[in-house]
Amino acid sequence: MSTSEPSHRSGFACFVGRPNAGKSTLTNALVGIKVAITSNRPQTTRHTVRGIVHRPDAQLVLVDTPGLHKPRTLLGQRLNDVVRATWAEVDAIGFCLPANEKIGPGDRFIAKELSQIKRTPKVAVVTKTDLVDNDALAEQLIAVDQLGREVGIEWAEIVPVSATAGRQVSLLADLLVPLLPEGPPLYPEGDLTDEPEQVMIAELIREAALEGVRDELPHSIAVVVEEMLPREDRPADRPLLDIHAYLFIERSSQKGIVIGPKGARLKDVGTKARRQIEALLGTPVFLDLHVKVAKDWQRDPKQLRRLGF
Ligand SMILES: Nc1nc2c(ncn2[C@@H]2O[C@H](COP(=O)(O)OP(=O)(O)OP(=O)(O)O)[C@@H](O)[C@H]2O)c(=O)[nH]1
Ligand SMILES: [Mg+2]
Repeated sequence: MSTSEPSHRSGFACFVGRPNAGKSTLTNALVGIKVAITSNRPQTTRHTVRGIVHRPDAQLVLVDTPGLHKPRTLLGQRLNDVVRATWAEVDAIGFCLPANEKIGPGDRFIAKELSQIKRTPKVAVVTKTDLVDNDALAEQLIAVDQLGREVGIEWAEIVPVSATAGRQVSLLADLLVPLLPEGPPLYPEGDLTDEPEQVMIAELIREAALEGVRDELPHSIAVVVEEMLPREDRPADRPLLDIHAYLFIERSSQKGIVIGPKGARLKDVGTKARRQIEALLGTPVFLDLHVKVAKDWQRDPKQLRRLGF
């Protein structure tokens, strides 16, 4: 390559970490739009989501992964498998550790596993820095440095960020880009994700459904978009998209909670999701949402396959 031409880099960096560490929120902040849903419930992300950062000097493809955790169901095992398969494929790994939580056995477990992947550079990302003061942050940075020594990882960088406050987010991109190989862009200009529209819509519905539900219920919810059709007989300047979707739960006893008194909760979920979908697609939507029981789907290989896992 001639020295006069600036080089272009492209490649993949994945975010890993415990459930709820802030991986998806950070992915969205870097990409600039919501490509991955987020919630304050652990194990929100259930598949790898790619978000693409376009820069003049580089194309950085972020791979957001499910939180790595001790699996209790077949779904949990599948999610962990997805995470580990991703590690082998990326050019850099961003290990997310929340600034406001002490490093625990879950983090140490992930760190040990990461230490086995020798050739991939690892960046420690201390997330949610807006939740702590400077002293606590300094302590956490030292603890992360020590964690690296303990398990034999030499961090390429240790970066504190706040995705919600937009603090040091672009710095993180600046630090990840040099870790990518030289090469042309991998995705067309303007593509921000490779998620199919139908999947994004199902995820937005699930995100709305996760809000305000407690205990085990978030884990029991799965959403499938069955059909998307432009409504017939609509004037060209007033289109309407009909979306038919199923919200699956695991037990019929959960139905009441999801639907709410006189259907109020489900209606609320539908309204919230519809607004998000309309923002995503830029077109008015009629969302037809039905609740169905898929008995113990998290533990049933056949059901899991049907639901796309
Ligand atoms: N205050 C603050 N909250 C954050 C920040 N980043 C994420 N959060 C919150 O932390 C919670 C978890 O965020 P997610 O991005 O869904 O976490 P995740 O690591 O993707 O979680 P899983 O998909 O379950 O593994 C949400 O309630 C976010 O709003 C941050 O920078 N500051
Ligand atoms: Mg996530």
